[in-house]
Amino acid sequence: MKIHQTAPTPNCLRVSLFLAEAGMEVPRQEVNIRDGENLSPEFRRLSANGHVPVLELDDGEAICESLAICRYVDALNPTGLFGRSPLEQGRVEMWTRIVEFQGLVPAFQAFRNLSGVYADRERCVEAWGEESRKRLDEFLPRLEARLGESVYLAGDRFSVADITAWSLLAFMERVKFSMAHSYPNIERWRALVAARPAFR
Ligand SMILES: N[C@@H](CCC(=O)N[C@@H](CS)C(=O)NCC(=O)O)C(=O)O
Repeated sequence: MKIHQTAPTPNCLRVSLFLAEAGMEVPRQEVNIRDGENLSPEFRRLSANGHVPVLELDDGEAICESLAICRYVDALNPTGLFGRSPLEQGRVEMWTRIVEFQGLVPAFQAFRNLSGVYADRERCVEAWGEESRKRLDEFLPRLEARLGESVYLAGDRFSVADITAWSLLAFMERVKFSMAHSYPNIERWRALVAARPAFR
């Protein structure tokens, strides 16, 4: 197996953290997405969505989509990070999707449309970038409220939903999207997650 990745990007980080939690070592191949290496015909043949991360299996089959890779890893080596009981599984899925659709996607859209870093491959719309940035700001109080009532996002146990939220906050820091307010519950949760061996 081999992972094609661009190490600091949030979806690659999500997979790396999941693998670390699962205690699995997988060789990595760095792809320079800023230089458009993922636009080459060879990469497009490998990755159904044209993006990193991609997990290439030994028989040549490839799985892209970060969460699909995590699911595959979990099926090989059960982690419990997708939840254990039916209720926990439902909650983990719910919070993962909430953070992804209401946090990560606006953050990506804001960054891409405001910075124009991928203007070689997509039409950038500044107004969409500004709106996405506002939506991201509007999401953070919801995250704060949830972490005020629950130790981890999906309940008392750490899960892939927390890995997703961590990746969002790491991305915000990396692209210098500062938070408009201080969020004590998010900070409490962040310190708890940062202490996990996989996150050190
Ligand atoms: N939904 C996909 C998104 C993958 C994605 O957006 N990857 C970004 C890096 S985080 C990428 O490859 N960007 C290059 C491009 O847009 O050309 C996943 O979860 O893996």
